[in-house]
Amino acid sequence: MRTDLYQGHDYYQMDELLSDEHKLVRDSARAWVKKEMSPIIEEYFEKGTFPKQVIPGLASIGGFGPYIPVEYGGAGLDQISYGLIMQELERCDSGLRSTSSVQSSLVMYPIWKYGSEEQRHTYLPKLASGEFIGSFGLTEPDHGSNPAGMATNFKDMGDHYLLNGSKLWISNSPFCDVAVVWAKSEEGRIHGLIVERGMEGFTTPETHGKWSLRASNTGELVFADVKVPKGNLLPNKSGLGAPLGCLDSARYGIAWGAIGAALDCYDSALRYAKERIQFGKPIAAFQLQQKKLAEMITEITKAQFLTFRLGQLREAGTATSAQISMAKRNNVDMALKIAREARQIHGAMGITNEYPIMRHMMNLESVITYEGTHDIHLLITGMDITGIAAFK
Ligand code: TGC
Ligand code: FAD
Repeated sequence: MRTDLYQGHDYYQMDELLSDEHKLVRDSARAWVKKEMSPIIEEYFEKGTFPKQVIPGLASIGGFGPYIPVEYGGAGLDQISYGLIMQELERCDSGLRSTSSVQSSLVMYPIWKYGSEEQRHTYLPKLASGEFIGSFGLTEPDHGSNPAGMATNFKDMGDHYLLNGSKLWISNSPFCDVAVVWAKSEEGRIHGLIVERGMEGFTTPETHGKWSLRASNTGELVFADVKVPKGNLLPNKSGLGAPLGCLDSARYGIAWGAIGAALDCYDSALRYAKERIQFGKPIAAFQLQQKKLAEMITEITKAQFLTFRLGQLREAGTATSAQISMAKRNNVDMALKIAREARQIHGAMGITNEYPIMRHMMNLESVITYEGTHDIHLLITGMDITGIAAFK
């Protein structure tokens, strides 16, 4: 088994901008990853499943609801701490970060922001401790980039709602205890409903055959005349802006997470280039390899500052959705390019599970698609700077 030698890279002394609490949170997450995740990640990636036994540990480092207030079981941390946790988790594997960001930003966030006080107390502490695992159902078979067209719907039956439809590509669905599901009312307005495992007519078949994000379970949410109690509707926000608000929080976390994946690829490539001898020299001595490594750390450093500033804006409550889109798009693209270059530096070894590169590269092919594709985020920037929406 490969020893995890990662120590972080801070080319521009960004640590000086972090508080002691930020560094403590990051270092705890890093230590947990090294002890609990690094030794098993390749095995679970190959098996194609999430290692559920790590859920309590993930909860203990603030992996579930880091910024949710302590009174609801969250860690009460700020947005930079949330980002640093995502960075450390995705430094290990995008699927690990996915499990954490879905639970935190796509399940706990809407219950916290749009839920009733009773819903908050019922669900948030259990989600924070990992006793409950949640999933988020927005995407449908015929509505991915265009969730406004969703067909999943509910009818008011007097004493309950009747939910019908299906969601596809849902992280954690095969083993979720609860799902925050977005569906249209008879008036065509989008609402969030909390659906619990065990409700009659609710099933969660797993999606197999993924070559990406294999350490995360993905599946469907299928609703066939599911009776949902009226108290399970999120009362405080409706319309497409409600799920998109959750996506803002998750996309922000991904912006940090992608830096983690890039750092791991760079770290591995730098070490390999210094150790691997060809033509009587370490390959790091050749200009072509130095160009790759120098460009990697330059791009990582630029992304670190873009994202740190975004974290400050998010903490101040002034970050715009378009700013978040720019960081998500830039950082995931940056990480994917670095993974491809790092793969080449490792030569043939780069395609094996002796090194994390190929796994990161395959994972990032999901990350560049989910939470808004690379194209959609570009169009969001285009709309923001021109005032003209080019989606339709
Ligand atoms: P549009 O007319 O532009 O907007 C509808 C309403 O929403 C408001 N809004 C937002 N609100 C909060 N945050 C945002 N980011 C928002 N963007 C828009 C907007 O102001 C409007 O409000 P109102 O009050 O005027 O009604 O909507 P549109 O239908 O034209 O769509 C715009 C578009 C294409 C940008 C949007 O649909 C989009 O972002 N599409 C991408 C879909 C997506 O990202 N899906 C992700 C599914 S979840 C997932 O992938 C989880 S992966 C989990 C993991 O494993 O980590
Ligand atoms: P489409 O929308 O069909 O897009 C196909 C292509 O067309 C893309 O290249 C896209 O950029 C392009 N395109 C679409 N519209 C336009 C346009 N207007 N202009 C230009 N180009 C356009 N969803 C959830 O709700 N919950 C989850 O937990 C979740 N987890 C996921 C986990 C994984 C592993 C994956 C891969 C996806 C997950 N998703 C989840 C779904 C994800 O959000 C969607 O895949 C994504 O939003 C894109 O939708 P789509 O795949 O239907 O692609």
